[in-house]
Amino acid sequence: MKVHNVEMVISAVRPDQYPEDGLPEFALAGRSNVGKSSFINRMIGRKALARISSKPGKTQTLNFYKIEEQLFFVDVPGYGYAKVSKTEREAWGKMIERYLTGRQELKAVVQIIDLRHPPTADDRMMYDFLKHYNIPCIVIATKADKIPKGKWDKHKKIVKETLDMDKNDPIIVFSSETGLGFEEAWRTIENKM
Ligand SMILES: Nc1nc2c(ncn2[C@@H]2O[C@H](COP(=O)(O)OP(=O)(O)O)[C@@H](O)[C@H]2O)c(=O)[nH]1
Ligand SMILES: [Mg+2]
Repeated sequence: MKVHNVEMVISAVRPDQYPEDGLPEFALAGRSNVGKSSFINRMIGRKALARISSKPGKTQTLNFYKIEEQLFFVDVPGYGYAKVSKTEREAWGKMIERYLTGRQELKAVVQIIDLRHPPTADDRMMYDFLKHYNIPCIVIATKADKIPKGKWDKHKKIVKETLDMDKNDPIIVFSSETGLGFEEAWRTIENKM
C-alpha cells in the first residue's frame, strides 16, 4: 500500500472511545522497546508519527492510526516491562484483553519479536493467548539489520520453534531501519483486510 494519508485518531483506554468507522484494525503487540512504534512508522513512511520511546513502558493507551481511510494500526502498550507496579500491570492486562478479545474490527495481531534473541516467556504467553482466542497473528521478526544476513534463516527458525508457531501463521523477517520486509508485510496485512 502506498501511504499518503495518516491520522492519529485517538488514544483510547475504554471501548466507548474506540473509533466507530468500522475499518479493519491491526494491533501491534510486543515487548516494550521491541520496535512496535518503529514498525508503524516504517509502514506508513513517517519518521516519527508513532512515538518512539527512549523510555520503555511509556505508551499506556491504545493509539489508533488511521491509514488512507482504509485501515487502522493500533499501537498497544508493550508487555514485559518490569518497572511498572502490579496495579498498573493489571490495568494494562484488562485494557488489552478487552480490546483483543472483544473487538469485531480486529483482523489480526501483528506480533513483533526481536529476531536477534529467542522469544521470551512473555512473547510465548502473548502468542498462546492469541491462539487460544483464535485471533489471527502475523509475526514480524524485527531488527534484522542488527545481525548478519547469513544468520536470518537460523534465527527465524528459532523464533518459529520457540513460539511453537502454527504453520499457517506468517512470519516475516523485518527491519524498521532498512525497510527489509516492508512489501511482504503490507501484502500480508492487505490479504487479511
Ligand atoms: N537497528 C534497529 N533498531 C530498531 C528497529 N526497530 C526499533 N529499533 C529501535 O529500538 C528502540 C525501541 O523502538 P520502539 O519502536 O520505540 O519500540 P516499542 O516500545 O516497541 O514501540 C528504538 O531505539 C528504535 O530506534 C530496527 O528494525 N532496527
Ligand atoms: Mg511504542
